Amino acid sequence: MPRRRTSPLDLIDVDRLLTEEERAVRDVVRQVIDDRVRPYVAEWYEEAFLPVRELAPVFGGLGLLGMHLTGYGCAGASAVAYGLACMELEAGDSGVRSLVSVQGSLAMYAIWRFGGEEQKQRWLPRMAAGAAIGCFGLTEPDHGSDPASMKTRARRDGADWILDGSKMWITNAPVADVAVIWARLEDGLGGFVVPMDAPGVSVRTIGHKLSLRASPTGEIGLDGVRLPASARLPGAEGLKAALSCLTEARQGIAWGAIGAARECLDTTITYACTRDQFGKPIAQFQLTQAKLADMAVELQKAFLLAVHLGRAGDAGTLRPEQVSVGKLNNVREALAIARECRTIMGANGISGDYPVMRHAANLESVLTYEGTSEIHQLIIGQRLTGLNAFA
Ligand code: TGC
Ligand code: FAD
Repeated sequence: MPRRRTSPLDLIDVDRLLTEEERAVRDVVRQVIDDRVRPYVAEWYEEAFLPVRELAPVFGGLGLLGMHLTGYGCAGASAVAYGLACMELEAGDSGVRSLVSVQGSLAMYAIWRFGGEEQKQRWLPRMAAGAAIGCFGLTEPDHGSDPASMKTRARRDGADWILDGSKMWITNAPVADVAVIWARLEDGLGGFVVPMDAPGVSVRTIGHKLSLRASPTGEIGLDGVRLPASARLPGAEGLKAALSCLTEARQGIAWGAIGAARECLDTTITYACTRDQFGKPIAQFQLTQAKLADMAVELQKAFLLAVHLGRAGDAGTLRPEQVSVGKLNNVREALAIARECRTIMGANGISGDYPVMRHAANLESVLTYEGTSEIHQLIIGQRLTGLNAFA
């Protein structure tokens, strides 16, 4: 039989599940990543840098920021089209997908869904264009998986609000123009739109990251930050509002992880077909082929799951615990694929000349943020048993 190579995601023709328009979106994003990210990302990663101000207008011009939202300059794309865009972005680097997720699914979504008309007019068109950068402050130094226990407080002073506290591990904070900040009120939790230049707001860049290096991450200090009454998101009542933003972002992550895994597997198959040991390509060893086959099977399954959940999202039937199935499975499998690819690449697997170790290191963060694997297991467990492990 002639030697024939099939790309991992072509194995069962998953493309047939996509419309022509969806494939076109995917191809456009793949091209922009080829042009604007792939040639440079290894160096950005080493330097712990991402040119957010350069990339955001490019992504904005393509309609990728707040892509699944409608009005205010947003593209109004389907959940599947947005997911495919996330897949291609994360094939470049998880930090690039993070930039788009945090902007569109967290900061913009919070304003779009819970904001007043004036807040929407002020921020959304500029954020959609990539002219203003947003971040989303939920996690605190002492409260990550359990945001209901947050300490950041908002108290009334006449008509104004005063915010005190801190938010930790906030993507884009060092470069952001605006933050959506979640805070404890006298009666529950609420969300605030906080300009980053408001007096009392400070940002410390978190250094020494060994993962998601091409993504700015910061701690936000809030020290007596005085905001007008109009800064509060009028529709954001309680923790549920913040968690519903996470449901949006987690969908993009379930897709994005497939992109990172695909990039690793593509790279590894090419490498294994051209690297000879014991007189033949390492791809010809049965043990290598078993690894490649198992990884390709998991990749197809992850894609099928993402398409299924995306279609449910577009039909308006998607439930949060279903999103947890996608986030848990696809990120866990993507990380397993990245690690396995690393073994096949031998010593070159640890080199920044190839994308595999970078993706593997990134996926460690992706496994943790937007709800750790354990949190998603418990969300699914609660649905299966009716018993709440958090209570
Ligand atoms: P619990 O009592 O379960 O829920 C409170 C209310 O919220 C509702 N709800 C949700 N609604 C929409 N979407 C979801 N995913 C929801 N999860 C829960 C729930 O029905 C309830 O409604 P109601 O009407 O009864 O009031 O709340 P809990 O305090 O027990 O917490 C549950 C838990 C642990 C699942 C939740 O706290 C959680 O998901 N924790 C993980 C925290 C997390 O994921 N943080 C992410 C921060 S942002 C980030 O990481 C960005 S990374 C950058 C990037 O994306 O690239
Ligand atoms: P913890 O909550 O302390 O958890 C530590 C361990 O304990 C985990 O294994 C966890 O699963 C386990 N655990 C906790 N509770 C339970 C339980 N009930 N049962 C079983 N096990 C449990 N946050 C934002 O708000 N905005 C952002 O933009 C943002 N960006 C991020 C970017 C990066 C690079 C990273 C790494 C994180 C980011 N985060 C952001 C924070 C992220 O959401 C949190 O790290 C995550 O929610 C976990 O919180 P934690 O790190 O405090 O871990």
